[in-house]
Amino acid sequence: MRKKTTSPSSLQERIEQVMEKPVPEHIAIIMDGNGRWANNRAMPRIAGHHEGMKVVRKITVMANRLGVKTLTLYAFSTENWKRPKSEVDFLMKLPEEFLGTYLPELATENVKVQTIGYMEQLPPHTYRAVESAKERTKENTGLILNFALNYGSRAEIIEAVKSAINEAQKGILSPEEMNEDIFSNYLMTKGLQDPDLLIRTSGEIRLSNFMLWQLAYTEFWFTDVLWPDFSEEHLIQAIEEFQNRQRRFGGV
Ligand code: V07
Repeated sequence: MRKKTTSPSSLQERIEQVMEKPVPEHIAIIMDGNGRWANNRAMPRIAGHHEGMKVVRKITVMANRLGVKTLTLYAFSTENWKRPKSEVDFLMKLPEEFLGTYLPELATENVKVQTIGYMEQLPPHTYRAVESAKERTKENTGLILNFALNYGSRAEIIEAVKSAINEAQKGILSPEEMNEDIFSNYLMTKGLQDPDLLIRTSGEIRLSNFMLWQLAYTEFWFTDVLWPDFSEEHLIQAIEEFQNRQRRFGGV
């Protein structure tokens, strides 16, 4: 018998195919492996971070094109302050460089920049650049590009508990009415839906204090690919596998 052959489909064809089925509305990504990518090339870690920044633009444009509503990217964790000062200083310049280079294009594409994380603790130059981008894009109605910057999920949950207790003490909130929907409004992701799909690159199979509450029902997709090597094709592959899982387990 003749073997069934499949011709390699072009990126454009794969985009069209993936858009025929439900695309995850909220994708969250742990962009890991930038330092290792640089190390593999005998380059300094910061070269990997810089290359990773270009991939953020590429994946944002593709997610927007696919009709993803929210893309949350873990750019800097509360743990990342422990890295060498020179590396932290470099990382804290990336938001400005990214926005200076790509915001005009992304704003034209109707992208809205948002953040989760402790923004006030960022260096003033970083804070100002990010807040100005949020302000400039706040009326946009396309993809929400949500950067987790100085973000940690346990701290987020503790802060939520504290404000809920505070409001209960003031009589604004009655403890009896507390439920999952009300609690989620105390989190930094207030107003955002929970992620449908979590992607983590670089072979690590853990959450690293990322969106612990919000990922309760999320599909996870892990890859050994390092973030600077992550391509549009990888994003589409993750979405295709998400769609296959929905098809197998989503039905009643
Ligand atoms: C950072 C590049 C991507 C790989 C992960 C680590 C390094 C984009 C931003 C950014 C953040 C806020 C914003 C616009 C852009 C960024 C940091 C690190 C700290 F409004 N990439 N990127 N921020 N990396």
